[in-house]
Amino acid sequence: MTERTLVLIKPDGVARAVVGEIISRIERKGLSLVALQLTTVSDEVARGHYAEHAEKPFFPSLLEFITSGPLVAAVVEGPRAIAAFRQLAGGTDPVEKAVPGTIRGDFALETQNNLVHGSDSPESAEREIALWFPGLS
Ligand code: RTP
Ligand code: MG
Repeated sequence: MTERTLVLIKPDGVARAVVGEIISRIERKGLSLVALQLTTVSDEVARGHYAEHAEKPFFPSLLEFITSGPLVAAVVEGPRAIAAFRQLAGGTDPVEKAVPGTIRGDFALETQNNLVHGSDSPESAEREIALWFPGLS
């Protein structure tokens, strides 16, 4: 069953010039790009995107990080796209959880600056795609 997921290449990924590398991994996996945009996210959209973390101690820092510069937002499609992209990304902590061979395992060191986001469920994907790409059918 084909599925869509919202992928972000966070500001650290743009700053470190690994956008091409990450998109290449998405394409090599067999997933397709449906929408792709370089943008600096507003505080409002960032708060909406990370609403589930609003009460966490790291929330202020996360907001500052995600709004700190341009990022790449994309809608990615394919069979089991949500799980497939999270497999490519690796675990949230790029050292303790993500293994080598994953995006985070290969290129990141810190839990906050972990390069990518991928929706974690069909409900999250639907909500996040509507938030980032309101015009997309
Ligand atoms: P994401 O939502 O970005 O795809 O990452 P995730 O599901 O693997 O991780 P999640 O628990 O949803 O956390 C969202 C993002 O917040 C930052 N974070 N910082 N300092 C910390 O302890 C901490 N924990 C999480 C990371 O940027 C994480 O990806
Ligand atoms: Mg998450």
